[in-house]
Amino acid sequence: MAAFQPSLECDNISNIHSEQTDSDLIQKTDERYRETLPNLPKGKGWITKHLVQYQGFWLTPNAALKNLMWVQDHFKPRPTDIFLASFPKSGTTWLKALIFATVNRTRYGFADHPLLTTGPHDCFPFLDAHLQEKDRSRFDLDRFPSPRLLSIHIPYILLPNSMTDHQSCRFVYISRDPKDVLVSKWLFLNKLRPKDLPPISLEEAFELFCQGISHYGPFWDHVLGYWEASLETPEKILFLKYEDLKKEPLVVVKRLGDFLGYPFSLEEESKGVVEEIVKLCSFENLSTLEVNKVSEQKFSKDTIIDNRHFFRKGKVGDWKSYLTTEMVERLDEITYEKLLGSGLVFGS
Ligand code: PAP
Repeated sequence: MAAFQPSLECDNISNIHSEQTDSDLIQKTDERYRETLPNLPKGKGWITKHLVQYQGFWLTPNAALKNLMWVQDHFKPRPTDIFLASFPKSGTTWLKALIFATVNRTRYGFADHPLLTTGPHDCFPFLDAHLQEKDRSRFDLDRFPSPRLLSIHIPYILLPNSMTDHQSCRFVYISRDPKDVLVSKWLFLNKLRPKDLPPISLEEAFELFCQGISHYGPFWDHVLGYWEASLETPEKILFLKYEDLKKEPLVVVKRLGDFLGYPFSLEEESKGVVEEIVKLCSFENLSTLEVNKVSEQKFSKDTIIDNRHFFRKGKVGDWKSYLTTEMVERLDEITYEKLLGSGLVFGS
């Protein structure tokens, strides 16, 4: 399915390059990729044979690394862009729905809202996963209306200056207790693992995660990159925690509206608009919709995932059902040491 577009009208700030320039740049990026890849350290992959370490972070060699280089070399942000950044399995799907519903709340009624028939990942696409699409009509960034809602797992430090230096585009970062991230990730990736491979054991997943060898890992470096940037430029980066959102969704959604420049008016608040958004985007609602139970999500030509895999339990602390006491102690200790002095903490 093509990425959902709220309006067919193209924004007049779009960046359209000449075909010639595009193809020259594409060739340069391909060359950079081919030259870089063979020299990178390799670690065991969770669903691919291996991950490669690029500038301190572990990426899949064919997709994430290539896509990252595309973003670095080609992407032209607009001042109105809204980026959702996350370490995988931290609440991306939820935030996609919440931001989409908040920003577009005057366009759609809640009874026939696009999120009732379109998965959050189609409403709010990944920037990096789609960039290499041969069929640009499926995902033509230049034709996206503003504000463009684009999601990334790219670590902050690897983003091009054009994105980080831009004064007006906004980043929302969603973080989560690493114990829940690990469990969510392990169960998710075992569903995606090729059938001819045996499932990856929790013990093995745990070891890899602790060593930082997981998609876009190390987890701690990823969160710290955005955390520190959010302290430096709070007007540009909003750092959220899954656990806070679970506890006080109304408070966080109002904060989200203020931060993104779409504050809820007193009238909207009194009419219950914030509550409606929270209800629409709740796990209980989204996970039971037909589109999220039976449809699949095409991230790129090789990556197609059933929407239902993005909705498992949606709980805080589900790690208690999976991790041993020793695992919890070790992971908590690593988290404590890595985050020490940063001011950032995750639940108990
Ligand atoms: P992604 O990085 O692959 O896009 P992401 O959406 O970040 O995944 O994380 C999925 C987690 O968010 C799942 O957590 P779990 O495995 O612990 O259950 C998923 O259930 C949860 N999730 C998805 N949608 C919602 C929602 N609307 N509310 C709360 N949690 C949600």
